[in-house]
Amino acid sequence: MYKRILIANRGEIALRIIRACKEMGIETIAIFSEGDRGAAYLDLADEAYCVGPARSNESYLKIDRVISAAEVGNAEAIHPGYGFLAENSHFNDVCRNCEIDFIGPLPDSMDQLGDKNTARRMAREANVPVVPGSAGLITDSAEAAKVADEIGYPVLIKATAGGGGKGMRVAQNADDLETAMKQAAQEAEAAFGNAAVYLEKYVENPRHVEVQVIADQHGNVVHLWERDCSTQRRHQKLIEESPATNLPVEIRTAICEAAVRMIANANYSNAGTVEFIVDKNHDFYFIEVNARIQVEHPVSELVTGVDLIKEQIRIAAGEPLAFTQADVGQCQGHAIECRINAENPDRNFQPCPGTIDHLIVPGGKGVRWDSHVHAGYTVPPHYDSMIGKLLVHQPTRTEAIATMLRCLDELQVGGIATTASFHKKVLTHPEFIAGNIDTTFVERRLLD
Ligand code: MV4
Repeated sequence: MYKRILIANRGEIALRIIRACKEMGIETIAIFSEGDRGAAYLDLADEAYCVGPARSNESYLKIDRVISAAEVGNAEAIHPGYGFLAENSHFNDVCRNCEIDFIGPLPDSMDQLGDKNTARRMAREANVPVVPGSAGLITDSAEAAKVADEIGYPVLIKATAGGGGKGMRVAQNADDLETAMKQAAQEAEAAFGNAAVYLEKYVENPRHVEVQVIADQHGNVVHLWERDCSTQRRHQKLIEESPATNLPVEIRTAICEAAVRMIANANYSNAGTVEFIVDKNHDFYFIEVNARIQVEHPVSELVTGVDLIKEQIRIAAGEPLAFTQADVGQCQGHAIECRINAENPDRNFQPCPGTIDHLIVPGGKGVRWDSHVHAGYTVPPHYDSMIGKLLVHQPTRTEAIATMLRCLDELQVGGIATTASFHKKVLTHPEFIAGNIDTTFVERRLLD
């Protein structure tokens, strides 16, 4: 096992990884930008190195500086967390060339899955359902019109380099098609330097169901069931839960088994997430693979008892998975996560960095708070606005909702606005309570 790991991230996920390492007897090296200098969580690492100015581009995203910190600190492996360099296959490759293990999949599988058109082809090969659409990339509007006529409108043009909703355009009819294609390609070229697009039937009001998978370097692949992440706004997840509600166990099992086929076919190792959209008839379609640990991973930890960060580290070090699919068994109870962001829900979720002058954190049975913040902490303006993740784990969904509402009442964050008040509105909404949620719920029912 590793003796020293560098954590190429900040905030709550850096702390989450430090905690896992400490419990495994692994020393940690943290990095920080000038914007995070002096943050309390850095004191919990064995060493911490400054990697540059507050701007991410000049610090957390600077590959040479991160590698230098790892070399100076004698790290044997780097955990990238999520965001920043987590899905950068070049960084992944550079780590390995410097004889530092990257805690994640190989650069090749990262590249293949990062290209949505390639990932879609791999899904087909693995007998995983994809949304009806073009066979591959589409290069001219005549070809697009032919495919769209075959599958029927509305259709969705998607950038192969896309993700998180960027480079996506709906065409309601043949007249919209050429413009939609041009716009999607243009946006993709500007955002990713890759204008290639493909076409799919547009699935209206889908649910977003994703499967947590963990695979070792010896060919063992196990799923840790699904998370429903439909409660989102503008592609930003607000609430995640497991199991997905109102989804029969046969469908959930079929989705999870499809995810395992996908990952096994991709020669993938480490933690990954396979995303699906699910329509009203419970037909499900592969969307993309996230080749990293995700923000919402604790939801799956609560319902399975697996520590995903520890497993990631063991897998990268070459250990075989110590458990099978049968060992995971069924989901144990119900878990919900609310992302607490330093944003003002009454001002269009405008970020509101600043100093937390008062903090009371909820507790009690089945409550987990993953956060690096404390009273006196200043939320810097340079990064993602998430300041913590509030999770509950209870025998049933009804009880989990009640516990979460109790916790949101207990939580006091003074000095800045947060999304906590908005979560209460979601969790008391009859449609949410009934489990009638899809990806349009928040915008349709809560933000008129
Ligand atoms: C779709 C879709 C409907 N039909 N594909 C959004 C980002 C990317 N992950 C895929 N996305 C979607 N793909 C087809 N053919 C609807 C979405 C979508 C969505 C998906 C997951 C979570 C939230 C979403 C919000 C809006 C649209």
